[in-house]
Amino acid sequence: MTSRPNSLRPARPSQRGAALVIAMLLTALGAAVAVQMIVPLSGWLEREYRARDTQASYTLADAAASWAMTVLAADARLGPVDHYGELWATALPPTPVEGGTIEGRITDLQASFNLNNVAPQGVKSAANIALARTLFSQSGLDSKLVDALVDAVDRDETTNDGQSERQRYGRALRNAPLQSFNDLLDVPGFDERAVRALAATTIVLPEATPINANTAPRALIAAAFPAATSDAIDKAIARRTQQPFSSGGDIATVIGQPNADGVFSGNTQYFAVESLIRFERVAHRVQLHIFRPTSARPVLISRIISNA
Ligand SMILES: [Ca+2]
Ligand SMILES: [Ca+2]
Repeated sequence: MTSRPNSLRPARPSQRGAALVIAMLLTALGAAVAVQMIVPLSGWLEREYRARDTQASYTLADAAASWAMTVLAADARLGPVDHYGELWATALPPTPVEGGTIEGRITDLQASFNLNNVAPQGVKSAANIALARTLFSQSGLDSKLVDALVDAVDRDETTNDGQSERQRYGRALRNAPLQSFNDLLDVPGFDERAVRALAATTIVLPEATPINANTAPRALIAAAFPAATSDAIDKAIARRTQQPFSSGGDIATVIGQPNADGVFSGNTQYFAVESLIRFERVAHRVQLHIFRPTSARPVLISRIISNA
């Protein structure tokens, strides 16, 4: 067996990984947070404590976001490939901070099929449309819905049989990427049931994003290579744990099927963070989406905080 550069050898989630992600949290917390938490109280009222604790918890939510962005920025400096052997995939264990605990984990939003992939930059992608048909059918949805989705997202105004979209659907379509699952309700033929079925198995990101072949579940890879044998899919899964895929062409070669153009890549730009923050009397669940552009700092694109 030949030796590989260290960067290709996935490290197992380890004590060392946990220690490193904790160190990054402590850096993110900084001295300012500790100071802000000690808010002097004028009385002994429960609601005053709750207000203080909520404020402190929100400050910790900011710390969770800056922790995740620190981890992802550090990862970007190691090269363009993203996989579960990397530090970002190591969960932050419940870590004591002044007055509470903070824990979290970063996950890859590009481990799923993004519905906007049917027409990247407004141009239909045959390979992605074929995969969408398979996934819709697995979710018990009619293939005609894929045609309507393609027409809604692609920038042209004709259907695949040459009719105008306005004529076919009785109105103009958005001709732009979906921004959320809710936008599907505006696509002809979609109802709440279809949206729920798709939300369980696919994702909507603000632009088309290839699936990361290193993080995608086996079933999704199998759906994307319908002509591949089960053995070939197993071989690909085994290969990526040894040596992550560098591109969509890389996984296609290993599986021995034509390169499904634009369906897969070896890296990720959109991540999710799930964090649980406890501070004295309050507990909050924090859900973040982070966009990490190529060669630029990660940016927070959404934040939801709810009571845990
Ligand atoms: Ca990486
Ligand atoms: Ca269109």
